Formats: sequence, structure tokens, C-alpha cells
Amino acid sequence: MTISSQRPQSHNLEGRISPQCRLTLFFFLIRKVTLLVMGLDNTGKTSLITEIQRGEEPAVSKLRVDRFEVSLVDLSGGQRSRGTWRNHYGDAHGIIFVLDSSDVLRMEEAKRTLSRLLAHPRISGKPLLLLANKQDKVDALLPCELIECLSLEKLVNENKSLCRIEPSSATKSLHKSQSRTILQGLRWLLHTIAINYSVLSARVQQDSLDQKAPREQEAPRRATRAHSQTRGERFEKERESEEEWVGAVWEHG
Ligand SMILES: Nc1nc2c(ncn2[C@@H]2O[C@H](COP(=O)(O)OP(=O)(O)O)[C@@H](O)[C@H]2O)c(=O)[nH]1
Ligand SMILES: [Mg+2]
Repeated sequence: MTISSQRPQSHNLEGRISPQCRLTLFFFLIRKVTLLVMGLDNTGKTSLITEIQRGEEPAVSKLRVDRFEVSLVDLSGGQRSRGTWRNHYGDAHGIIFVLDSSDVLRMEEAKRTLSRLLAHPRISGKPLLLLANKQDKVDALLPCELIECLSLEKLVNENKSLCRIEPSSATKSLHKSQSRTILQGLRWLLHTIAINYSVLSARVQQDSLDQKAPREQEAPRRATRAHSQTRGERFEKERESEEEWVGAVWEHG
């Protein structure tokens, strides 16, 4: 019996697809896209998603927009929940960051949160849509005022993220022009993702694997540890790690 020493050939079709065919694929392929919906608590994330899909409010909503199958992941924005955002960074092709334009008192907190988010290696460079929500309120800041307030130009330039800001309102009495701006923003985000789709998808694939790996390695170790501890010891340890974790959230958002 002979064993072939030939290495298996890779099947890279790139060079074999004619430019015409590539153009056809570009227009007709359905692309799967994951968008993370983030922002401080109470800014209107869940209301906006419900408005966009005109239905219930599950944590992950699926919708079809043009040639895209979009998963919108609604991430809770409370102080403690923000510590778990990073578990989703690797899955994202793009970000929707929702602001309560009328909450001037929390604008500094929003700026800090956005700045940390954009600087994260798994987010940096991914396209960002900012929704300046609650525009129906009389004291709401306009998008141009928010750009100043958040030093947005500096922030996105530092992290090489393409960014667009749109006014929005998620109230039931939504004016037609408001729902148009949300859709316009969403289309811009998807179009920007489409232009960089191969690069972003490769990044998502790699980051999702990297994200899963440490958790899978950690699981058997955790099981062994739990088995060898008494109930009292376990409680003490859990309380300690909870305290450490709360500290970490305060420090890193
Ligand atoms: N006036 C006004 N209220 C809004 C708007 N969007 C959301 N809300 C209200 O803000 C509160 C928080 O909304 P929610 O969607 O739960 O925020 P989340 O914590 O970011 O998911 C709710 O009482 C909403 O009804 C808006 O565009 N205008
Ligand atoms: Mg919510």
C-alpha cells in the first residue's frame, strides 16, 4: 500500500470566479450579519428593536433587510450587565449604540462607555451606528450637539471605526420621518458591512473561536474545583469572586 505524500489541495475558488459572476454573487448572496445593540440602561434599546421588527422583544431578533439576514442582539445596559458585553464582541459585524439624547446628566458616563467599547480589540474598526434616541423630548440634544458632547470625531478616528449618527424616537406615536431615519441608519450600517464583508466575517469567525476556547478549557477545571469544596467554602469563594467582579465592572465598565 502506498501512502501519498501529496498535501491535500486547498479549494480556493477566488481566482476561478469570473468578475461577472462575482458581481452577481455580490448582489444576490444573502449575508448573515450580527449587530450588537448597546448603550446605557433606559436609553430605549429594547423599544427601538421592538419598533424595528414591529413585534415582541426577544433578546435576539432576526429580520431581513434587503440582502441581509440580520440578528439584533439586545444587550442589557445596566452597570453590572456591561461587564458581560465583551462575551459578545467577537460575534459582531457592527454596533448600534443607543443614546438617551435627553439625559444630559449621564452623557459623560455614555462617553466613557462608548470610548471603552470602541477601544476594545474585538470592536475597534467595526462600523458603528449611533442612534440619538428620544428626540420627541423637548430637552433632547440634537445629533450635532451630541457629536460635540461625546467628542465623537476624535473617538472614531482613534479607533478607525466608520460611524454615522441618526436621530430617532421609539415612542408609539412615532413620526414617519423618525422611522425613516432609523431604517436609513440601519441600511448605511449594512452597506458599510457589505463592503468589508470578507474581512469582517474572517474576523468574526476567528474571534468567536478565540472567545469560546478559554471558556471550554475553564469548564472542567471549575467542575473539579466545585467537587472538592464543601458548601461553606463554595459560598465564601463565590462571595469573594462576586466582590472582585463588581470591582472590575466599576473599573472597566
Ligand atoms: N419619550 C421617549 N421615551 C422612550 C423612547 N424610547 C424608549 N423610551 C422609554 O424609555 C424607557 C426605557 O426604554 P427601554 O427600551 O426599556 O430601554 P433599554 O433599557 O435601553 O432597553 C421606557 O419607559 C420607554 O418607554 C423615546 O424615543 N422617547
Ligand atoms: Mg432593554
